[in-house]
Amino acid sequence: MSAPPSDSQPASRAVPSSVDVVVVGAGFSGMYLLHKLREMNLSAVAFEAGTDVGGTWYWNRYPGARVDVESLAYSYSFSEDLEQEYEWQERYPTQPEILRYARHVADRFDLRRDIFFRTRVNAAAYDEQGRTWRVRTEHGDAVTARFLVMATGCLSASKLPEIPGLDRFAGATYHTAHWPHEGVDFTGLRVGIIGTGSSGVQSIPVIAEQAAQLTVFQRTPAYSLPARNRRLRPDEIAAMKANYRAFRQAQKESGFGVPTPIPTKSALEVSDEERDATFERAWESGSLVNLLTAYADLSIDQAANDTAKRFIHRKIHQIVEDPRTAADLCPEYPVGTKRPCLDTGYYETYNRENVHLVNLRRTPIVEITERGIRTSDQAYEFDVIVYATGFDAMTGALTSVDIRGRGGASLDEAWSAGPRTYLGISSAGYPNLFMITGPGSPSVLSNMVVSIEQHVDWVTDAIAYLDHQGLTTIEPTQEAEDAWVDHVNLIADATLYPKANSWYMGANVPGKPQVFMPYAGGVGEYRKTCDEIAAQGYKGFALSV
Ligand code: N01
Repeated sequence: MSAPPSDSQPASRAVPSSVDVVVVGAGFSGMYLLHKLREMNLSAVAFEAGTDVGGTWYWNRYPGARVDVESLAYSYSFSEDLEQEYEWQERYPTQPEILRYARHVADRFDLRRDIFFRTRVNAAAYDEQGRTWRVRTEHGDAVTARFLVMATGCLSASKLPEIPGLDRFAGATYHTAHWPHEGVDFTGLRVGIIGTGSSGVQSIPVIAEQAAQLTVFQRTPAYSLPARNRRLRPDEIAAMKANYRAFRQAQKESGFGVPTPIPTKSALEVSDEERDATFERAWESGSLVNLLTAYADLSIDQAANDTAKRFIHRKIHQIVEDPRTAADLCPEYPVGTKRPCLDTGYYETYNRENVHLVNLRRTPIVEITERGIRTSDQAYEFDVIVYATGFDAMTGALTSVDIRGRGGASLDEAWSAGPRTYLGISSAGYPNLFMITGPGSPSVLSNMVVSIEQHVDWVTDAIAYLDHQGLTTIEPTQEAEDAWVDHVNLIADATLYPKANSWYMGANVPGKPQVFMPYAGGVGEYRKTCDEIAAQGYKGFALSV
């Protein structure tokens, strides 16, 4: 697996021995945090494993990578000048365009001078006497901080599959989340790809256009909608820029961080014709949210959800010419309970002569061999294997750092039965440690930029409150944390989400506790709760002088 080469680098300089805040990660969360902390006249450094800013958009450079929230909505709202001056090109921008935006933000707000690139944080321990965090990097540097903020992202600890023989393959291998910066030329090559989540669904059509042959190994099919991506028109950009404040407010109050009318009808109370017409409009719109919110009960009622499932199955059968391949591409779990995808020509790709689908439910992979992949019924030979096998989501990036709280308690061990947080922001026993979009917050069920900004604002407000009140520590009480975990579970259990073996549930990592990790109550409701807790003097938190 190739390592990413270097990008822009600041001049080498010494890590300060002490700061107010250490930020781990320089993706969208870490960048906004640095900006806000600076505005508050606090000293801060960020440590970033990559060679540049951008987080997920720095690492996931696979062919076809795009965001599936519209650019004008998937952007920072904290600076009106930034909003007005930045020109997005496409409705769903490519990874290079989003990385360009991240770099623009870093330059515009001069963020790089407080970021240490190529620097992974290995460990962080809370010193109860000094009331500080001692943070250690892979290079042996140590820095003491009053606050530690994990801005490590929900989908940043990538995952290879547990298949025997991974090291045996003699050809090239790539993981979608560690794509070489110089790209990969598949021309004339025989390529095998494992995984059909968002990364697989986006990369398969692009790889298929280059490769001599592409064999897709699918364990679970995805529900995917055509993105209908296009260049943005000057008039729609101008209209959004004229209306940005109202739009941003609507984002904050919405369910997914994307303003959309709240559905009131059940999918079961309308005629088949009306329902089909509604789903057809959602399919034509190229928006996942339009499909997921087409009816009020799609996420909570199996029979209602089945109507969406049947609609998408019909679409797949209309597009894919080979009936057996079409049937293999039809998922059985409820729509939306695994992350649905937005694609460009995904199902159509299976009509190409050089593309072949292997249904691993029928013929599972037995091993990786020196020449390729062997399933229970056939040996396939490849020049290249692509792993689009996803992430140890939501907790992986947090527990891979050796975080020790009160009494030296390890966060990894404290979460051995599943993550436990208050608001998805902090954890009992870990004073002054904050997580941005941690488990127990809307995070991956939302437009990430909206949730990131909300958490950064909340966390920096909490720090300002402590400083203003002459307080030094903030930490959730065990009771508040237990009640929040129960609340998160209660809401998840009222939905169909737990019915799928998804990474939302930790089901893609063998041995990981199966707990629904994000908060499914919606961005607007969640924000209201967070604001009320802050307004009540940080109810549920113990604050100390
Ligand atoms: O990862 P995934 P991803 N043998 O976990 C399969 C965001 N994202 O990188 O489902 C065979 O979804 C696995 O099969 P199964 C988005 O939130 C967004 O694609 O476990 N197969 C699955 O098919 C997304 O959800 C964007 O049965 C194995 C695939 O690998 C999240 O990131 C773009 C296997 C992994 O799919 C993760 O997406 C990209 C094995 N041993 C990503 N192990 C956009 O904004 C795993 N698989 C558009």
